[in-house]
Amino acid sequence: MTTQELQAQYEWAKGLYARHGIDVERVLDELAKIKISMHCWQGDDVKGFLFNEELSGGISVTGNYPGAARSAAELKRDLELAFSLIPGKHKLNLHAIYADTDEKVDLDQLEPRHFQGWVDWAKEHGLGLDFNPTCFSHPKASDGFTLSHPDPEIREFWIEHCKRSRRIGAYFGEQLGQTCVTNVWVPDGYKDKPVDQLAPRQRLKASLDAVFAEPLNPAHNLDAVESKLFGLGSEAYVVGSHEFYMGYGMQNNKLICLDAGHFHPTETISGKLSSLSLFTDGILLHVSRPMRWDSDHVVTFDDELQDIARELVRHNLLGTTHIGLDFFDGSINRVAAWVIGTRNTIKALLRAMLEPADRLRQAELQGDYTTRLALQEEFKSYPFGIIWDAYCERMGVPTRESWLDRVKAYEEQVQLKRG
Ligand code: RNT
Ligand code: ZN
Repeated sequence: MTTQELQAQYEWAKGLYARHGIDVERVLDELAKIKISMHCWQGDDVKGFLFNEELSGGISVTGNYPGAARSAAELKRDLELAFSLIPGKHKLNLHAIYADTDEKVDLDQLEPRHFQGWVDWAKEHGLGLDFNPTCFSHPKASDGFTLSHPDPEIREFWIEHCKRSRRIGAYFGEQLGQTCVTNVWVPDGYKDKPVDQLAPRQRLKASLDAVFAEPLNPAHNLDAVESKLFGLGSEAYVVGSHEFYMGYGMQNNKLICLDAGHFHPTETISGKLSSLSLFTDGILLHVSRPMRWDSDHVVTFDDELQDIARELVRHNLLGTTHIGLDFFDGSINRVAAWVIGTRNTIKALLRAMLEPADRLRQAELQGDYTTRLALQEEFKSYPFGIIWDAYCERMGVPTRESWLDRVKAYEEQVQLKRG
């Protein structure tokens, strides 16, 4: 399709939405302001550069597609390609194990300077940064416990790591002029039914209090806490459950992180957003796609993704919600995985913004559920795909599947040449 053809189709589609009072130009301006926090760990199957440990902590990557990044330089190059195929300016979400340094440094010794390479790179590319302490894949986490470990020395190690992580986050925020969200997730839990469900939670609570004791400028760093229902090897009990962190987050003014894969298999996070929004100042999302378990499949354009987007748009939660992605698939090209999942997330937001929200709300209030259903169904075949293409074009990224050629060429020239 030529630019002129696309433009003509765009004008026609715009007119269809305008009939329902939807100002497509304004929608595209709003969409361009939304930042997605793309996770670095899809690029190398959550290995990082600090240690040679197996991935642990109840999470797992499957697949051995060639070409995973082996260094910060390779990961940056892969990320540059991915970001060049995604419309808009976004953020990169780093984990502590991705320190860009030649020093042999353990997690309780990390400092902002170990991430200077990332800060410079983010500046150069106009990106924000988010951060995560890495409380897994480490000898001190080998029995599955970190911040709630019964041994005070091991607890202290992880507390120190998390404290330092917050300072690194604050450094990112200060350097880049964009708030960094530092998210704490720990795998702690038991494979089988524990006798004492309380004591580990008491220890986790006390450890978190120590981690968050130092006040940091909220313009630079915001803390988040991420819950989980179960993991591989922690099927019976996870210390940091949803109730635990919902309580902790509300009492201590922390962002509560909802990961789409961390609940019962038929439980959705979209349904939780309206309630949480009433009691918190903000939410962090880990948009993921669980399949039968917390499998972290690449995010597709499915019902739950669209429901999440609708909830954020309908209730005006975009200003206070930090949208992060969390998936890792080693069975397909890893750059493509980023592009697919991130483009889908933006596309879902666009589609949600193109809803006749006022009209639907009015129908619902009047008890006219016929109109509510009819309109929602008809809108499913409205030409939002044309609007999406026009958006990609004006943001200077490939339209439709043409991005795939760029990834295939890169795979051939760069990724397949990696050992
Ligand atoms: C694990 C959590 C956590 C991790 C990342 C790597 O179940 O979802 O967010 O996926 O920190
Ligand atoms: Zn997560």
